[in-house]
Amino acid sequence: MNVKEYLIARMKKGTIHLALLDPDKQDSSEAGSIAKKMKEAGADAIMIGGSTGVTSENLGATARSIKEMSGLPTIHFPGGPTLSKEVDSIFFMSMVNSRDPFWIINAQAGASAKVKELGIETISLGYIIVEPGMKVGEVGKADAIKHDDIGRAVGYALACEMFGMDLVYLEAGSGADRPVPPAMISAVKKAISIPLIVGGGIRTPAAANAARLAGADAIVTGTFIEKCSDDTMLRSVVDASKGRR
Ligand code: 1GP
Repeated sequence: MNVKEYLIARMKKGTIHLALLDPDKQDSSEAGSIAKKMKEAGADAIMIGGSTGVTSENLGATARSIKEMSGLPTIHFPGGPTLSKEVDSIFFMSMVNSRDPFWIINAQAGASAKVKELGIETISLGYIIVEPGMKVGEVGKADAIKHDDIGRAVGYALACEMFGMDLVYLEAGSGADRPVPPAMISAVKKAISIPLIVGGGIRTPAAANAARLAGADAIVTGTFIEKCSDDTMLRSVVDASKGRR
């Protein structure tokens, strides 16, 4: 079973939790320890990515350590052209509401031959930036979707499905003070039949629960994992993401 099949099989049973680790924020053995802790808390896979300081060396070492210490599948969540064959798979993603064609298709066109040469499993993903969008929205020159512009979010998500993408990701941006609103998640979920990932600013059980109840198939947490030293709280957010008590 490849990573896409693994994710889809798990999402058919309920909402899954994806932990995001930035290879530039800790050394590889620390990343492996965090991944082990997240596996014990119930995380289903580890996304690896960051907007700055990612090299093929730290990306590869982080992926190796995560796999050795947690056994969880790894997914590269790229912020640029850096690649590593040590990662099991890559979200081959288009920031569909960028104003800059570089982030919609040109970066991907520049990387596709290398991805193929390295033999990395690709999971195609429509990446939709919702306000506030944070650093990724700024760097990607996103025309971020306003919270009350639900029709626009639905339009982009449906377009991603019609383009044949595997997944849609509604992203409020790492460290966002407001996550994607449940009403938007729910409207997008009703409109599409491919799985829906939601992330950005989710750091409490209540926020994770709200995203799951609104219809998220996968919930991503990044900042919260880096900052939280309370294992019980970590587990509570994962449990709320997955609807467990
Ligand atoms: C960022 O959606 C992810 O791409 C995670 O966001 O760091 O706010 O959890 P946080």
